[in-house]
Amino acid sequence: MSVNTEIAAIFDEMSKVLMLIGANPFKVNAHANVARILKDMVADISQLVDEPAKITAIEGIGKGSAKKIIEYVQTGSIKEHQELLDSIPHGLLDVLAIQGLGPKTVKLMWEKAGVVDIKTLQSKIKTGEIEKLPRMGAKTIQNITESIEFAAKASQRIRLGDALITAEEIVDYLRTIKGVKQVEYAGSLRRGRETIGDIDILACGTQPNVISQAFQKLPGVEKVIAAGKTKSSIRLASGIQVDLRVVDKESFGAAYLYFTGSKQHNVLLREIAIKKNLRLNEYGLYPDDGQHDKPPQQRGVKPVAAKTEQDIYKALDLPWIAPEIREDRGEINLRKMPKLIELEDIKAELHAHTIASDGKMTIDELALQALDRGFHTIAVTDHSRSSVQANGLTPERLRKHIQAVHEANERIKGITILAGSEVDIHADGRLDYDDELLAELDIVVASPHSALRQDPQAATKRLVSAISNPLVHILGHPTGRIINRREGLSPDINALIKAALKHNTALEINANYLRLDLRDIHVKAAVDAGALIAINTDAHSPDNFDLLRYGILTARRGWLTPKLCINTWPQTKLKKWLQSKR
Ligand code: DGT
Ligand code: CA
Ligand code: CA
Ligand code: ZN
Repeated sequence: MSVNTEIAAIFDEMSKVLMLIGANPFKVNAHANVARILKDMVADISQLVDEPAKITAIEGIGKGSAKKIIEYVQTGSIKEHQELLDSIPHGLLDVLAIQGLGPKTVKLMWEKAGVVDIKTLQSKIKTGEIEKLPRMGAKTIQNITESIEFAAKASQRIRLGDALITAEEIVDYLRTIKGVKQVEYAGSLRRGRETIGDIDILACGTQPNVISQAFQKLPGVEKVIAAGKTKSSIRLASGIQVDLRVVDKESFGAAYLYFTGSKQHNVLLREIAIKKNLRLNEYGLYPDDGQHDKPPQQRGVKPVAAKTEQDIYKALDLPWIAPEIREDRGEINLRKMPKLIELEDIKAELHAHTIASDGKMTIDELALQALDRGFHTIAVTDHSRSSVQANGLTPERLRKHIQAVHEANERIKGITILAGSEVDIHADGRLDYDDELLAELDIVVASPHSALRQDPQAATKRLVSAISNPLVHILGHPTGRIINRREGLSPDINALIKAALKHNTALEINANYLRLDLRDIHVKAAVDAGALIAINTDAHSPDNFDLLRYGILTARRGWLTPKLCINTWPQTKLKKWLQSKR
């Protein structure tokens, strides 16, 4: 975590506690604002502490906040933050984190029903005390109960985006240790799963002991769970568990293959090996010499292949299989590895927001970011009017916005800027703008944002109706899920795919690691059927463009090749497709 993110989290927490203790709303907002500013800031705030005037010069950061920021950089904590935390029951913030529970409600539950953590909330729901509070219908309580259960089930697993950044920091650090030859992360993280149980790291080098010790002393280690010479395990303060194996250079490929998994994929590989009179384990692929009392590596048997994954797959008469598809979903029958989509294939961002709704960038800034990433096209798709909390555009504002986008498109060279909208799909499938207005847009992304608990049949009908609208290009984040937080809609995905094929509409993989919606298996189903896929970051700020990698991982897990992904198409092809819906 960068210092900016750390301080932002603290200010976020302070604003929440302030809200819970009924502080002046102005003060609450000021703290939330500072958090937002820090999250979006590119420069490292700790570089500015020597010149406090530079901090207060940032719009939205006052003297008081600047002082706290400096305090954090110098001491590693903020006293007022600690005092605030001490002023409320510790578990109350967990209650606040439940999807659908705002600070007003939590405050009421705390003061009127004695709720201090999730456990007391659950018991007070049972005793009926919560139902007696204002605005607490049976339906609301049912929703709260479901959210608690969902979060409890999910809480053990780390989201891809959080795990990947941590793993890369650790890998980078270990690569600087003396004598290190190779360090890689493996496991479900390398396979790009949407959530990760633990991070698995593999290393080799001349001094295994030194690598292991450096690992156990990594910054941010909260607990060393196991401290062996070649096998250690730590828990970071962030709650993430990391395993390290130090292996022999000669068998790195075998270990890399084994610890990447999946377990099911490994089982299949071992079966293939056996059929070829070979034995595969984490040390190598060995000839089966009939002696099974001791494993081959302990008897000095020379492996057929062990050094690289490629060698091993080759010896098994298989193409090298990309980690993302090692899930026992048919990959083992491949004679040739399909050319899965890569980050570099993406040439257009087709779902992004500006300050007109809830984004942080102007049209120009958005265009320049896209240009910077080498894209030929960027779509401006701000929210529609029903997304009030996101400052959605009224038809009048949208018409002005379209003009502004078209003007920018004339003015800024080297990139096509499309005037679009992320139009809300109402619960009944109607769109938030009428067809006449939608027809004025270059691109329409239709997404569900509300009524995300409706039953599957209603959700299917709703989304199929949006897909079938001849003016809609892309179905945005189809289920509306938030990983580990909100389940979202559960439509019949096959019905959506069928409609998408019929109407030549693309289904989005929202690349934000909180969403990854479509998810991998849904992508696979869409790809098998030949439906078009869009991979969009849904950028609200410049750094959101970096989310693309998570969308790519998910796409690869769904076996997506560039051909079916509209973001990879050359400009003329994309334009033709967009216009086919006008
Ligand atoms: P996770 O951490 O729950 O997200 O999932 P993985 O896949 O990272 O699983 P993990 O961390 O338990 O083990 C890492 C890899 O090691 C796993 O993908 C395959 C391999 N592995 C672990 N245990 C076994 C096993 O009992 N049999 C086989 N064949 N492979 C295993
Ligand atoms: Ca793992
Ligand atoms: Ca593990
Ligand atoms: Zn959006």
